[in-house]
Amino acid sequence: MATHLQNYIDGKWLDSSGGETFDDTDPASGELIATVTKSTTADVDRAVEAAHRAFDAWRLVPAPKRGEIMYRAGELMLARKDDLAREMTREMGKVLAEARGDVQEGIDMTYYIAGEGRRQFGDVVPAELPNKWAMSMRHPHGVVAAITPWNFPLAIPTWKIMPALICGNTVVFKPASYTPLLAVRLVEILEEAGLPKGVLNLVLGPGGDLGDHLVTHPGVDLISFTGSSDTGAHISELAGRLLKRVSCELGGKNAIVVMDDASVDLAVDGIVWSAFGTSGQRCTAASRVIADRAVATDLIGKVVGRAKKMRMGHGLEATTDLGPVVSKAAQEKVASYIGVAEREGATVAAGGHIPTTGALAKGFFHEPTVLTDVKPNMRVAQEEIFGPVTAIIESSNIDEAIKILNSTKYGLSCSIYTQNINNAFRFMRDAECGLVYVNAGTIGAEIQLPFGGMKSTGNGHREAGRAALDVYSEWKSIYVDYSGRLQRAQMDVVEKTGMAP
Ligand code: UN1
Repeated sequence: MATHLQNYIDGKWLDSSGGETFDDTDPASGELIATVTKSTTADVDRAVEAAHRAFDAWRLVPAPKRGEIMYRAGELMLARKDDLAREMTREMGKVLAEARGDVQEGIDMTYYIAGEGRRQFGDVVPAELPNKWAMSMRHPHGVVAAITPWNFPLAIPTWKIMPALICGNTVVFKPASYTPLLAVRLVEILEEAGLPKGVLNLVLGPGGDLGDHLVTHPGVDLISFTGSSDTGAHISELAGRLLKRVSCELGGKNAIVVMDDASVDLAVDGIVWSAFGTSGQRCTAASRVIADRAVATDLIGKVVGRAKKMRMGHGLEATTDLGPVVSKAAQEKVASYIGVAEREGATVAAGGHIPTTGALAKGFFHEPTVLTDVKPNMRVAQEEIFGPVTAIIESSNIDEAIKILNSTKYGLSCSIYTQNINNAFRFMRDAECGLVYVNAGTIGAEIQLPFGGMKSTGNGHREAGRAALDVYSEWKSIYVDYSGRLQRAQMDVVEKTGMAP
């Protein structure tokens, strides 16, 4: 029987004031998973008001105490890892092993941030005047709107919610409408871990007007968004006019560079995993391969061979290599790019079709697809497709490879396969990407380092690692003068030490 999913506002599970619902379905089979309450702008108002009311008390809870709630939440996630992963696979399609990885990433982030309850270091620095103290400390923003995507339905919400909470903010969480179940599970866990009412509020429903209302709500101080660059630009525009804080984590057109001296077999493993993992629906997916001409024929033959052997199916089946994409719209978008590729003169060397027979016809599947004869300026080499499609471009040397790598508007992740240390260091220095890998694919970021990208991939912020705290807190610099007299900075400075030379 399908479950019914509700909002969580001020510590209560509630249906939307509008009474409407929408369906949460399995993209591999079309089966109904849950009916979901469809929030109205009035629900958003209630959630923001609850978060606002809770803020004053929550910001005064000692941060180590806030961290203890997170430790408990991490333990609960660990205990439920398998159930959460299974629900995730059913809800958005990624294969079970990857869903387990998603949950693990959420656990990692939760434990990591719990520790920040006892850190959140500021600076204490010498003052230029005698008997004066100078230091900096973090200060929470207030109410954070966390707007999250469906491709990492547990991990990415933890990247936003946990650092927001540890810094003393309260949160209104609006997950993607494709993954309300995992959002409800995360909120249940935090509730069970002892989070006080109002500190985290959940509003379920499709973006559009609801999202705009949340972003422009006068009670929301900071918006953290992960999703497409178009939506990120729209949110930034709305929020910018109101001088709200915005952190955006957006698209990518990530590339794996394979040099003439690379281990080709190792590169093939990295390409297949990075291009087709999560059916290519990661911001970090390798949607381009830049292959040195010396190894291109060998590499293409092997990648095409591997792609053709991949088995599509339900992500819960052990034999499945590739699950569905998330929706009909996503499937159609991927398919439309095959036409674009052909019209531009690229060759579809593997895949290229939507399966239309048997069980696969019931889901939103698309064959793993390899495009060859791709030129760097073609649309398939420039635009984010967000599906199981990779475009292979040939290049002649490291300079040309780096130029092609940097020729898109995005700058999230990249990788180089080489045995030459000079190539590796040139690449590490010159790649215009927030994530760089050497002899590994473009996916596999760990939460203790900053995550995010350059250029149109974001707006200068980073998630995870210590960098997350910089998004969710403001700096406050504090000076304490204990000299008992007026001391004017920069003017009443001590000219001489007053000590014997
Ligand atoms: C994303 O696709 O938005 O490195 C996140 C990776 C994962 C995170 C991806 N750890 O691919």
